[in-house]
Amino acid sequence: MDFLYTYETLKLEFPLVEPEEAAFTILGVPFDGTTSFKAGARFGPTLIRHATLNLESYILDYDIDIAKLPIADIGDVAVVAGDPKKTTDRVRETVEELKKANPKTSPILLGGEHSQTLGAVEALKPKSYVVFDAHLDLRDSYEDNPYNHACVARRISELGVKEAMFGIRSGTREEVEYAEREGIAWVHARDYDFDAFVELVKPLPEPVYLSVDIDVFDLSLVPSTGTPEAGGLSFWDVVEAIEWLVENKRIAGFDIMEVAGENLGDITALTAAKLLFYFIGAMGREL
Ligand SMILES: [Mn+2]
Repeated sequence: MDFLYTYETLKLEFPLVEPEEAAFTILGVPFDGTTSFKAGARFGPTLIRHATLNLESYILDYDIDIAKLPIADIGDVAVVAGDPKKTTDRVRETVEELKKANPKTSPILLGGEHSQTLGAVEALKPKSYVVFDAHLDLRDSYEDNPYNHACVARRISELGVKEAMFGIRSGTREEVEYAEREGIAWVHARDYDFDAFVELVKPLPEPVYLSVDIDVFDLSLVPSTGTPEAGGLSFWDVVEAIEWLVENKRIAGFDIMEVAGENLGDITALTAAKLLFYFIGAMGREL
């Protein structure tokens, strides 16, 4: 099917299906118009797709071959350069179109700036938002722009969506106060463990939108990202959390955001691609 705002791009090497038949539908959002430090998130979706070429589709610890699952890739959203609001409106419309064509498909966004998660959340209307991120992203506005990447969790919270954040190690006092006022739970990267995750996520209402800002990981895994921060989580920390969520909660949508870089084979994209395979594999076990 054709979408209003998407175009074809490099695809996974799997036999892909049409979105109408897909359990999973990949959508790239190559936007980096409000990036404040390291540029290049516009190349994130392409770099992640390319990095998947390095991976076996068979997942050893799940005994599942994700190439046999019905996966669609509808390409990238045609972004409006420099305009996060217009771009996020296009993300919203595209995800709405997709869900209309196939209400059962799980959208998977590959980004691109975190600002763009807002469009997917607006389209999917989850009750909860679980995010792995180094940053609180609870600013009311940043650089005079309420749709800046540093404000995305604030905009989502204003929609009345319950939030829980993990791997946090950067924010302002104002953001911490806002979180306290609004009852937004967050766990510092230093204090993160699986039990802390389950305790906070268990009571959250469903469905849940799950967002992974790639900067949540230890810097050695993700050197190419918009706002890198030392002291992050391990790969398996996040995989184990995803496994618990997939087994215990209904997932409205999933994204991996803030992957940047300029070179094929970038470590950050390799981390993101492996995480993408684990997410699809974990979801595939539940099909
Ligand atoms: Mn972040």
